[in-house]
Amino acid sequence: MKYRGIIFDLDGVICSTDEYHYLAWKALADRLGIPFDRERNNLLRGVSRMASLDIILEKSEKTYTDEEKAAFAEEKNTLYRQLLKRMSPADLSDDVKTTLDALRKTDLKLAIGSSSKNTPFILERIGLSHFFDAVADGNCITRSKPHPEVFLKAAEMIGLSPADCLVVEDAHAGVEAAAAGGFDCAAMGDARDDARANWHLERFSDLSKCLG
Ligand code: B16
Ligand code: MG
Repeated sequence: MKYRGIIFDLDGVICSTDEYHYLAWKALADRLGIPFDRERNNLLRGVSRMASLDIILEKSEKTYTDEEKAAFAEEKNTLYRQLLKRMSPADLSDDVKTTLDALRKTDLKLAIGSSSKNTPFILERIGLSHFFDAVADGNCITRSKPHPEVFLKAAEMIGLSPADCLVVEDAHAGVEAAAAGGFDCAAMGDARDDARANWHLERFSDLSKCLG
């Protein structure tokens, strides 16, 4: 096999929490009278919660204190977690489920590399709490994507060097992070055509084509 491990982004790769992020940020932006739409929401993919808020507030006519910003982020996260409660193992697509089950039968180490601090909650909701060999997420890093810290941490946790791992990402910030960390990257979804990626996936199951 070309790789010894795979590091998966979570939101937008394993599951579609991106719509819930959008709805929660949209509710906050509407309350504050700030223009926000799905196109702008794409800029938030893979980016940390506070960095996402800063991107939203770029369109605000007002400036806010750090305390106000912390409260806004908390407000969004409370609504987002309410929406996450709707998730269940049925939210895992057949394509993702079948592929993960097949990969689990190989010698490959499988890890999560997500910017999200809600990663443990999401994995629990979709029934994957105990599936991966390692989970690196927003709770164990200080620098969010496009910095490679979360992927480097995941590789360290599964005992592999970046050159032996493939990162799977749906965000341009994540593709950039993978390249910066010395990882090969398979891009899908919003970032599928990113020229910095080594592989361009139409769907999750196309991963099998990268493993040779
Ligand atoms: P939270 P990923 C990222 O997850 C999301 O793509 C991004 O939109 C979000 O702002 C970030 O997690 C932080 O999420 O507010 O739950 O800590 O794509 O890296 O799995
Ligand atoms: Mg993502």
